[in-house]
Amino acid sequence: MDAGAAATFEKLFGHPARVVARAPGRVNLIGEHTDYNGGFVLPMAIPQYTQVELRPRGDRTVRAFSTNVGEQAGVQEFVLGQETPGRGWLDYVQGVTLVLRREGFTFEGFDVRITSQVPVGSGLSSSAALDVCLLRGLREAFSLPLEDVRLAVLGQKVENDFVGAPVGVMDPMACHLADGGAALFLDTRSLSYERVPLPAGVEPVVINSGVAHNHAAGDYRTRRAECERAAELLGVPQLRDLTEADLPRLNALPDPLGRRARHVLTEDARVLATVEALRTGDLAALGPLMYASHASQRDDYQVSVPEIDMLVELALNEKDVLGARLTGGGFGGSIVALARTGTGASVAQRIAQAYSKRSGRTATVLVP
Ligand code: GAF
Repeated sequence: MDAGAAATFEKLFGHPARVVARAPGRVNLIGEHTDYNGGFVLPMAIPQYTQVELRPRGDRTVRAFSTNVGEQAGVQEFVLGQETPGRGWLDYVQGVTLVLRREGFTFEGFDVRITSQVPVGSGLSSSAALDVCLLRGLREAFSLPLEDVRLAVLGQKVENDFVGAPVGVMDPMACHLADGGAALFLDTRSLSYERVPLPAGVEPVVINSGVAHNHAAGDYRTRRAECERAAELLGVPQLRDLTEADLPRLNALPDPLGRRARHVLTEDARVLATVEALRTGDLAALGPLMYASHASQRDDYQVSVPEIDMLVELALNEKDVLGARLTGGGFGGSIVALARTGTGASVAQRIAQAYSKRSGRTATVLVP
């Protein structure tokens, strides 16, 4: 149970909530580190979600409580217009109110209680799930005229402009627009998207390595800067604009820029090929694409860690697993695998047990 689960909204704030909003975490099937290069991604929603209960107050104060942090942190407060970064989880609430106000939306203060099932630092988008469900809750509570794609883009702005994480647009788009069993095929440049159902023969498996990452930290930022520099040297607006014909040119770039660009170029192509394989039910094509994506993240983009490589290798040894790869920003987090329908739960348990034995760490199976 969450540390603060006993502290109900009514106990905390003295009146019942008026609005309840939720947003799921996401797992990315393929298309990693392509979103800030204008490329393609293919995320899905996971069953774990973040929830906000909310009630307008009629003044300019925001009072917020997170059951994940618990009673110790208590109810935190700020006044609209006086948002100051550096207050941990409260930055997401402050960032949302600041960004909404900057965009011209009008609303008043509110009480909010936050609960999240999405593990932090797991590569499953706990931050975007929080941004999106706060935005959904406020949209409903104050009848804000905020259409769907704009809501997701504002979620990204919260991260970029207030929290200080230079992330792309994939996660808020996925947390807001992916649903149920379908993957969200998203062009991160045009923001056009399409839902692509998984074929009947496969089911997703998601296992958290227990190694936590932090995207506000340097490595993610460095990768982004390397991509921008590579695009500049290659004379294209973004790495998305490269084609296969450019591959030989990448060798002329200083290391590691050539490798970074090669990852992005080949990963974009793998997303398109995966979408095609899902559409045509070509299950045999999925595995090699996922493993190639993992190898590219490990060797060219250098965002994997030994624990994640171990989980992927263990998955590779399972006969009912079609493919597996690191999912999310990397430097820890989770793997995603596709298993034959009906085998996911047992396969995941075996992988998690073998991982614990070998690494001494605890892996958590999140899906199925
Ligand atoms: C993190 C970021 F938030 C996304 O925008 C994306 O770049 C991802 O890492 C890597 O694909 O989840």
